[in-house]
Amino acid sequence: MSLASKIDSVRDTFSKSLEKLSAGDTTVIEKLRHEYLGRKGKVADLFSELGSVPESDRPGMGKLLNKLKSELTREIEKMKDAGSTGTASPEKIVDLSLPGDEVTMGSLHPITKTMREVKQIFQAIGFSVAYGPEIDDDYHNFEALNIPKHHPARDMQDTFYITDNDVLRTHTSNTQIHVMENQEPPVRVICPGRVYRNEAISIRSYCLFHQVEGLYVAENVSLAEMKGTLEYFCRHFFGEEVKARFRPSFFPFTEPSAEVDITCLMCCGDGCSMCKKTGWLEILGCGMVDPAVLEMVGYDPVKWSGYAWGMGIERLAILKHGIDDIRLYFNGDVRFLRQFA
Ligand code: 2NM
Repeated sequence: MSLASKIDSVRDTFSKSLEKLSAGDTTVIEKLRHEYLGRKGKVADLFSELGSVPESDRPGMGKLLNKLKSELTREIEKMKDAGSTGTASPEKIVDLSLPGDEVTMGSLHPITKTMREVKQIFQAIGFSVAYGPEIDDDYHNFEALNIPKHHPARDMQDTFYITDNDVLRTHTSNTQIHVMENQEPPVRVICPGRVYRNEAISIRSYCLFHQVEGLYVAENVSLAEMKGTLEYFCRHFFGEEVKARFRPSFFPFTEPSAEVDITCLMCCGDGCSMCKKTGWLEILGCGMVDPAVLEMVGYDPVKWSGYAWGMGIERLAILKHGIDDIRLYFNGDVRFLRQFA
Protein backbone atom coordinates (compact mmCIF):
# COMPACT_ATOMS: atom_id res chain seq x y z
CA MET A 1 0.00 0.00 0.00
CA SER A 2 1.32 3.45 -0.84
CA LEU A 3 1.77 5.98 1.92
CA ALA A 4 -0.96 8.12 0.36
CA SER A 5 -3.55 5.36 0.68
CA LYS A 6 -2.39 4.55 4.19
CA ILE A 7 -3.06 8.19 5.10
CA ASP A 8 -6.57 7.90 3.68
CA SER A 9 -7.21 4.68 5.51
CA VAL A 10 -6.07 6.12 8.87
CA ARG A 11 -8.39 9.10 8.32
CA ASP A 12 -11.28 6.71 7.55
CA THR A 13 -10.82 4.51 10.63
CA PHE A 14 -10.46 7.60 12.79
CA SER A 15 -13.75 9.03 11.49
CA LYS A 16 -15.53 5.74 12.14
CA SER A 17 -14.25 5.57 15.71
CA LEU A 18 -15.25 9.18 16.22
CA GLU A 19 -18.83 8.51 15.15
CA LYS A 20 -19.20 5.82 17.76
CA LEU A 21 -18.22 7.94 20.70
CA SER A 22 -20.11 10.61 22.58
CA ALA A 23 -18.94 14.06 23.50
CA GLY A 24 -18.76 13.81 27.27
CA ASP A 25 -16.77 10.60 27.29
CA THR A 26 -13.39 12.10 28.14
CA THR A 27 -11.59 8.84 28.88
CA VAL A 28 -12.53 7.31 25.53
CA ILE A 29 -11.64 10.54 23.70
CA GLU A 30 -8.28 10.53 25.43
CA LYS A 31 -7.71 6.90 24.45
CA LEU A 32 -8.49 7.75 20.82
CA ARG A 33 -6.12 10.73 20.92
CA HIS A 34 -3.39 8.49 22.29
CA GLU A 35 -4.01 5.83 19.65
CA TYR A 36 -3.75 8.27 16.74
CA LEU A 37 -1.76 11.28 17.89
CA GLY A 38 0.39 9.83 20.68
CA ARG A 39 4.17 9.55 20.46
CA LYS A 40 3.83 5.97 19.18
CA GLY A 41 0.43 6.51 17.56
CA LYS A 42 -0.75 5.80 14.02
CA VAL A 43 0.12 9.29 12.73
CA ALA A 44 3.65 9.06 14.15
CA ASP A 45 4.03 5.66 12.43
CA LEU A 46 3.13 7.23 9.09
CA PHE A 47 5.67 10.05 9.66
CA SER A 48 8.37 7.46 10.23
CA GLU A 49 7.57 5.92 6.82
CA LEU A 50 8.40 9.24 5.09
CA GLY A 51 12.05 8.21 4.94
CA SER A 52 11.36 5.32 2.57
CA VAL A 53 9.29 7.42 0.12
CA PRO A 54 11.09 8.43 -3.11
CA GLU A 55 12.75 11.81 -2.56
CA SER A 56 10.65 13.57 -5.24
CA ASP A 57 7.35 12.55 -3.48
CA ARG A 58 8.52 13.41 0.01
CA PRO A 59 7.46 17.13 0.23
CA GLY A 60 3.95 16.26 -1.05
CA MET A 61 3.55 13.34 1.38
CA GLY A 62 4.86 15.50 4.22
CA LYS A 63 2.14 18.06 3.51
CA LEU A 64 -0.58 15.36 3.44
CA LEU A 65 0.62 13.99 6.74
CA ASN A 66 0.69 17.39 8.43
CA LYS A 67 -2.82 18.00 7.15
CA LEU A 68 -3.99 14.66 8.58
CA LYS A 69 -2.40 15.48 11.91
CA SER A 70 -4.06 18.88 12.20
CA GLU A 71 -7.44 17.50 11.09
CA LEU A 72 -7.40 14.78 13.74
CA THR A 73 -6.20 17.20 16.39
CA ARG A 74 -9.04 19.57 15.54
CA GLU A 75 -11.65 16.78 15.66
CA ILE A 76 -10.41 15.64 19.07
CA GLU A 77 -10.48 19.18 20.47
CA LYS A 78 -13.98 19.65 19.11
CA MET A 79 -15.14 16.48 20.87
CA LYS A 80 -13.58 17.59 24.15
CA ASP A 81 -15.12 21.08 23.94
CA ALA A 82 -18.55 19.68 23.13
CA GLY A 83 -18.29 17.58 26.29
CA SER A 84 -17.41 20.51 28.53
CA THR A 85 -19.88 23.02 27.09
CA GLY A 86 -22.84 20.72 27.54
CA THR A 87 -23.73 20.05 23.89
CA ALA A 88 -23.53 16.33 24.62
CA SER A 89 -25.87 13.90 22.90
CA PRO A 90 -29.34 13.78 24.54
CA GLU A 91 -28.81 10.37 26.13
CA LYS A 92 -25.78 11.71 28.05
CA ILE A 93 -27.65 14.60 29.68
CA VAL A 94 -27.76 14.19 33.47
CA ASP A 95 -31.22 13.45 34.82
CA LEU A 96 -31.45 15.58 37.93
CA SER A 97 -34.65 13.87 39.03
CA LEU A 98 -32.81 10.56 39.66
CA PRO A 99 -32.06 9.67 43.30
CA GLY A 100 -28.50 10.63 44.28
CA ASP A 101 -25.68 8.29 45.29
CA GLU A 102 -25.80 7.37 48.96
CA VAL A 103 -23.24 9.26 51.04
CA THR A 104 -22.05 7.02 53.86
CA MET A 105 -20.95 8.91 56.94
CA GLY A 106 -17.95 7.85 58.97
CA SER A 107 -18.00 8.03 62.77
CA LEU A 108 -15.61 8.17 65.67
CA HIS A 109 -14.28 4.87 66.98
CA PRO A 110 -15.90 3.90 70.32
CA ILE A 111 -12.48 4.00 72.01
CA THR A 112 -11.90 7.55 70.74
CA LYS A 113 -15.31 8.54 72.06
CA THR A 114 -14.75 6.94 75.47
CA MET A 115 -11.30 8.50 75.72
CA ARG A 116 -12.71 11.96 74.95
CA GLU A 117 -15.45 11.47 77.52
CA VAL A 118 -12.95 10.49 80.24
CA LYS A 119 -10.68 13.42 79.35
CA GLN A 120 -13.57 15.86 79.51
CA ILE A 121 -14.61 14.66 82.96
CA PHE A 122 -11.15 15.30 84.41
CA GLN A 123 -10.51 18.50 82.47
CA ALA A 124 -13.67 19.90 84.02
CA ILE A 125 -12.01 19.75 87.46
CA GLY A 126 -8.69 21.25 86.44
CA PHE A 127 -6.58 18.39 85.09
CA SER A 128 -4.51 19.15 82.01
CA VAL A 129 -3.66 16.54 79.36
CA ALA A 130 -0.15 15.35 78.49
CA TYR A 131 1.01 12.95 75.78
CA GLY A 132 4.26 11.02 75.77
CA PRO A 133 6.30 8.52 73.76
CA GLU A 134 4.98 5.02 73.02
CA ILE A 135 8.57 3.79 72.78
CA ASP A 136 10.48 4.71 75.90
CA ASP A 137 13.52 3.59 77.82
CA ASP A 138 13.60 1.12 80.65
CA TYR A 139 14.17 3.98 83.09
CA HIS A 140 10.92 5.84 82.34
CA ASN A 141 8.75 2.74 81.90
CA PHE A 142 10.05 0.79 84.92
CA GLU A 143 12.95 2.11 87.00
CA ALA A 144 11.53 5.56 87.81
CA LEU A 145 8.23 3.90 88.76
CA ASN A 146 9.96 1.90 91.46
CA ILE A 147 9.59 -1.32 89.48
CA PRO A 148 12.79 -3.17 90.38
CA LYS A 149 15.09 -5.05 87.99
CA HIS A 150 13.65 -8.51 88.49
CA HIS A 151 9.99 -7.61 88.83
CA PRO A 152 7.76 -10.00 86.81
CA ALA A 153 6.25 -7.01 84.92
CA ARG A 154 9.62 -6.59 83.18
CA ASP A 155 9.58 -10.12 81.88
CA MET A 156 9.91 -10.64 78.12
CA GLN A 157 6.59 -12.46 78.46
CA ASP A 158 4.80 -9.23 79.37
CA THR A 159 6.84 -6.53 77.67
CA PHE A 160 7.72 -5.89 74.03
CA TYR A 161 11.41 -5.03 73.99
CA ILE A 162 12.62 -2.88 71.06
CA THR A 163 16.26 -3.06 72.16
CA ASP A 164 17.90 -4.12 75.44
CA ASN A 165 17.04 -0.70 76.82
CA ASP A 166 13.89 0.40 74.94
CA VAL A 167 10.37 -0.95 75.26
CA LEU A 168 6.87 -0.37 73.94
CA ARG A 169 5.44 1.30 77.03
CA THR A 170 3.33 -1.00 79.19
CA HIS A 171 1.42 1.92 80.77
CA THR A 172 1.17 5.68 80.24
CA SER A 173 2.86 6.38 83.61
CA ASN A 174 6.09 6.93 81.63
CA THR A 175 4.53 10.23 80.53
CA GLN A 176 3.83 11.23 84.11
CA ILE A 177 7.49 10.68 84.91
CA HIS A 178 8.44 12.95 81.98
CA VAL A 179 5.96 15.58 83.20
CA MET A 180 7.35 15.52 86.74
CA GLU A 181 10.94 15.69 85.44
CA ASN A 182 10.08 18.82 83.46
CA GLN A 183 7.76 20.65 85.83
CA GLU A 184 7.75 21.71 89.46
CA PRO A 185 4.70 20.82 91.59
CA PRO A 186 1.83 21.35 91.83
CA VAL A 187 1.05 18.89 89.03
CA ARG A 188 -2.45 18.00 87.97
CA VAL A 189 -2.35 15.94 84.78
CA ILE A 190 -3.93 13.04 82.92
CA CYS A 191 -2.08 10.96 80.33
CA PRO A 192 -4.18 9.18 77.71
CA GLY A 193 -2.65 6.90 75.12
CA ARG A 194 -1.85 3.49 73.70
CA VAL A 195 0.00 0.90 75.73
CA TYR A 196 1.34 -2.52 74.79
CA ARG A 197 1.44 -5.86 76.60
CA ASN A 198 2.89 -9.10 75.30
CA GLU A 199 0.04 -11.29 76.55
CA ALA A 200 -1.88 -14.21 75.12
CA ILE A 201 -4.70 -12.67 73.05
CA SER A 202 -8.18 -13.58 74.28
CA ILE A 203 -11.62 -12.07 74.72
CA ARG A 204 -10.24 -10.25 77.77
CA SER A 205 -6.81 -9.10 76.63
CA TYR A 206 -5.13 -7.78 73.52
CA CYS A 207 -1.50 -6.85 72.78
CA LEU A 208 -2.52 -3.20 72.47
CA PHE A 209 -4.97 -1.16 74.50
CA HIS A 210 -5.59 2.37 75.76
CA GLN A 211 -5.16 3.91 79.17
CA VAL A 212 -5.86 7.13 80.94
CA GLU A 213 -3.63 7.62 83.94
CA GLY A 214 -3.91 10.55 86.28
CA LEU A 215 -1.57 12.27 88.71
CA TYR A 216 -1.97 14.98 91.32
CA VAL A 217 1.00 16.25 93.31
CA ALA A 218 0.83 19.18 95.72
CA GLU A 219 1.35 19.95 99.42
CA ASN A 220 -0.59 17.84 101.93
CA VAL A 221 -2.55 15.81 99.41
CA SER A 222 -4.71 13.28 101.21
CA LEU A 223 -6.16 9.88 100.41
CA ALA A 224 -9.60 11.42 100.98
CA GLU A 225 -9.01 13.77 98.05
CA MET A 226 -8.14 10.81 95.84
CA LYS A 227 -11.34 9.06 96.88
CA GLY A 228 -13.37 12.19 96.19
CA THR A 229 -11.88 12.68 92.73
CA LEU A 230 -12.35 9.07 91.67
CA GLU A 231 -15.89 8.88 93.05
CA TYR A 232 -16.68 12.05 91.10
CA PHE A 233 -15.36 10.29 87.99
CA CYS A 234 -17.46 7.16 88.59
CA ARG A 235 -20.64 9.18 89.02
CA HIS A 236 -20.05 11.19 85.85
CA PHE A 237 -18.91 8.31 83.68
CA PHE A 238 -21.23 5.52 84.82
CA GLY A 239 -24.14 7.44 86.32
CA GLU A 240 -25.30 9.02 89.60
CA GLU A 241 -26.67 5.74 90.95
CA VAL A 242 -23.41 3.76 90.98
CA LYS A 243 -21.50 3.30 94.20
CA ALA A 244 -17.73 2.89 94.41
CA ARG A 245 -15.66 0.94 96.91
CA PHE A 246 -11.90 1.06 97.52
CA ARG A 247 -10.17 -2.28 98.11
CA PRO A 248 -6.57 -2.46 99.38
CA SER A 249 -4.14 -3.61 96.68
CA PHE A 250 -0.48 -3.34 95.72
CA PHE A 251 1.47 -1.45 93.04
CA PRO A 252 5.22 -0.78 93.17
CA PHE A 253 4.66 2.96 92.47
CA THR A 254 2.04 3.71 95.12
CA GLU A 255 1.73 3.24 98.88
CA PRO A 256 -0.91 2.65 100.01
CA SER A 257 -2.55 1.26 96.88
CA ALA A 258 -6.15 0.39 96.12
CA GLU A 259 -8.42 -0.94 93.44
CA VAL A 260 -11.77 0.66 92.79
CA ASP A 261 -14.91 -1.37 92.16
CA ILE A 262 -18.32 -0.01 91.20
CA THR A 263 -21.69 -1.63 91.79
CA CYS A 264 -22.49 -3.89 88.82
CA LEU A 265 -24.13 -1.95 85.99
CA MET A 266 -26.25 -4.90 84.95
CA CYS A 267 -27.62 -6.17 88.29
CA CYS A 268 -26.95 -3.08 90.48
CA GLY A 269 -25.18 -5.28 93.02
CA ASP A 270 -27.48 -8.32 93.21
CA GLY A 271 -25.03 -10.62 91.42
CA CYS A 272 -25.13 -11.70 87.77
CA SER A 273 -22.93 -13.13 85.00
CA MET A 274 -21.30 -9.77 84.26
CA CYS A 275 -19.96 -9.34 87.81
CA LYS A 276 -19.43 -13.07 88.32
CA LYS A 277 -22.06 -13.03 91.07
CA THR A 278 -20.04 -10.57 93.20
CA GLY A 279 -22.21 -7.51 92.55
CA TRP A 280 -19.03 -5.46 91.86
CA LEU A 281 -16.97 -4.53 88.77
CA GLU A 282 -13.30 -3.61 89.05
CA ILE A 283 -12.59 -0.46 87.07
CA LEU A 284 -9.25 1.10 88.06
CA GLY A 285 -6.16 1.02 90.23
CA CYS A 286 -4.89 3.92 92.32
CA GLY A 287 -2.83 4.98 95.30
CA MET A 288 -0.67 7.61 96.98
CA VAL A 289 2.50 8.12 94.90
CA ASP A 290 5.37 6.27 96.57
CA PRO A 291 7.95 8.69 98.08
CA ALA A 292 10.65 6.76 96.16
CA VAL A 293 8.99 7.81 92.86
CA LEU A 294 8.83 11.48 93.94
CA GLU A 295 12.47 11.35 94.97
CA MET A 296 13.56 9.93 91.60
CA VAL A 297 12.00 12.83 89.66
CA GLY A 298 13.63 15.32 92.02
CA TYR A 299 10.60 16.23 94.16
CA ASP A 300 11.15 16.51 97.91
CA PRO A 301 8.91 13.75 99.35
CA VAL A 302 8.76 15.54 102.71
CA LYS A 303 7.24 18.64 101.14
CA TRP A 304 5.16 17.08 98.34
CA SER A 305 2.68 14.23 98.21
CA GLY A 306 0.22 13.04 95.63
CA TYR A 307 -2.11 10.44 94.29
CA ALA A 308 -2.23 8.64 90.96
CA TRP A 309 -4.48 6.21 89.19
CA GLY A 310 -4.66 4.20 86.00
CA MET A 311 -7.54 2.77 84.02
CA GLY A 312 -8.02 0.80 80.81
CA ILE A 313 -10.29 2.50 78.32
CA GLU A 314 -11.36 -0.71 76.57
CA ARG A 315 -12.44 -2.13 79.91
CA LEU A 316 -14.48 0.98 80.77
CA ALA A 317 -16.19 0.89 77.38
CA ILE A 318 -16.79 -2.87 77.61
CA LEU A 319 -18.53 -2.47 80.97
CA LYS A 320 -20.54 0.57 79.93
CA HIS A 321 -21.79 -0.97 76.67
CA GLY A 322 -21.93 -4.63 77.69
CA ILE A 323 -19.42 -5.78 75.05
CA ASP A 324 -18.17 -9.35 75.38
CA ASP A 325 -14.91 -9.38 73.41
CA ILE A 326 -12.09 -6.79 73.54
CA ARG A 327 -10.91 -7.82 70.06
CA LEU A 328 -14.00 -6.22 68.53
CA TYR A 329 -12.32 -2.86 69.13
CA PHE A 330 -9.42 -3.75 66.89
CA ASN A 331 -10.68 -5.73 63.90
CA GLY A 332 -12.43 -2.84 62.12
CA ASP A 333 -15.72 -4.69 61.53
CA VAL A 334 -18.18 -1.97 60.51
CA ARG A 335 -21.13 -4.02 61.79
CA PHE A 336 -19.71 -3.51 65.27
CA LEU A 337 -18.49 0.07 64.77
CA ARG A 338 -21.78 1.30 63.23
CA GLN A 339 -23.57 0.61 66.50
CA PHE A 340 -21.66 3.51 68.07
CA ALA A 341 -22.24 6.01 65.25
C1 2NM B 1 -2.09 2.68 88.30
C2 2NM B 1 -2.40 2.46 89.64
C3 2NM B 1 -1.84 3.25 90.62
C4 2NM B 1 0.29 5.53 88.56
C5 2NM B 1 1.34 6.01 89.31
C6 2NM B 1 1.94 6.96 88.52
C7 2NM B 1 3.12 7.80 88.83
F1 2NM B 1 3.75 8.13 87.72
F2 2NM B 1 2.76 8.89 89.42
F3 2NM B 1 3.94 7.16 89.64
N1 2NM B 1 1.27 7.02 87.40
N2 2NM B 1 0.25 6.15 87.42
C8 2NM B 1 -0.67 4.49 88.95
C9 2NM B 1 -0.97 4.28 90.26
C10 2NM B 1 -1.22 3.69 87.96
O1 2NM B 1 -2.57 1.95 87.26
C11 2NM B 1 -3.37 0.83 87.53
